Amino acid sequence: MDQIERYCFDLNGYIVVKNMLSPQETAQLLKAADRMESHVKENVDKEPFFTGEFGIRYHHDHALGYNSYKNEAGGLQLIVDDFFNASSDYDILINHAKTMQYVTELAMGPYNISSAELRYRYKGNITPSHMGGPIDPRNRYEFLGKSTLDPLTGSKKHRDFNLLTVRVIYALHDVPMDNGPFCVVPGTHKANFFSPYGHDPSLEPGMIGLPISAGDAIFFTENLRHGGLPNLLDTPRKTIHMMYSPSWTGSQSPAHWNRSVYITEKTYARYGAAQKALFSQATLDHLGHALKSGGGDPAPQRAPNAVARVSARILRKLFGG
Ligand SMILES: O=C(O)CCC(=O)C(=O)O
Repeated sequence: MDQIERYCFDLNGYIVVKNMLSPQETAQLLKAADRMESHVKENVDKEPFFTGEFGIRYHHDHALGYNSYKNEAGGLQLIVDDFFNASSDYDILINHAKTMQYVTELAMGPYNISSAELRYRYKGNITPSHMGGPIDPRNRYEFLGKSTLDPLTGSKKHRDFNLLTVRVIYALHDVPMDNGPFCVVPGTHKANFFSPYGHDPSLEPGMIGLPISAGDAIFFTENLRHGGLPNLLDTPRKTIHMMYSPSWTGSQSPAHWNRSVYITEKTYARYGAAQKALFSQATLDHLGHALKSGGGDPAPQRAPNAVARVSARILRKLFGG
């Protein structure tokens, strides 16, 4: 990160990095996302289902190894967790060198991928505003600004940022203001109160859209209030959303909340050592267990508990449906 990026990240809680992906990488990822789109649409309402955190109903796709659900706030959004299992075209994102330089500066390693989503947002859809203020400490924003012991090297190192969770969004195509861009209320990562403005991002004072070009990335702290402005176009918005955290924080995707992302045996076998290292021991234990028990399906299967049922009601209110 350069001096301006550091200044802006601290001030606003996010930065946009132009050309994070090369044109070749962007084209490869978009092609893979385009290829999957009809599969996701056709299968999201089909069994097998499992219930994730907040009572969210997920389709588990055994053939492609992803877990998908939909929100219907204003229009359809398809959210595909663990999309990286679906094609080796996505492998370039796992331990993407340029991305990891930013992650390394924002948070202390060793890192794990704690959530990985491919999102398709269709006409009318919004992503309700969420986060900002005194939220789950796993998402806290912290400025350190001093020498500290680096857990990766064991030596003293100056560190400015000490986030637990780093978020990255990649644009697979140009996302102009009317195509439902990611939006933020700059500075809310330092807010001491929860937002009193409800969940419609278009109605929240201070909320700004971040139009970006194909291959750009947005790095942000999950502590920042954010969402997605309405997509006004007939063309869906396609973006990839990654989350990096230390393994002990667990996943923050509702698909495997507090546990670990889902990786198939086939995907794991494709990866090199540095890529494998981005998956937590819990993920690997899970995989090992599935392999030992005859390659059974290690996708999470559980019934909603009481908390999840209450959360589901809240979520239905927010997301509709
Ligand atoms: O891009 C959007 O529509 C919202 C994304 C979001 O909320 C997230 O990545 O946490």
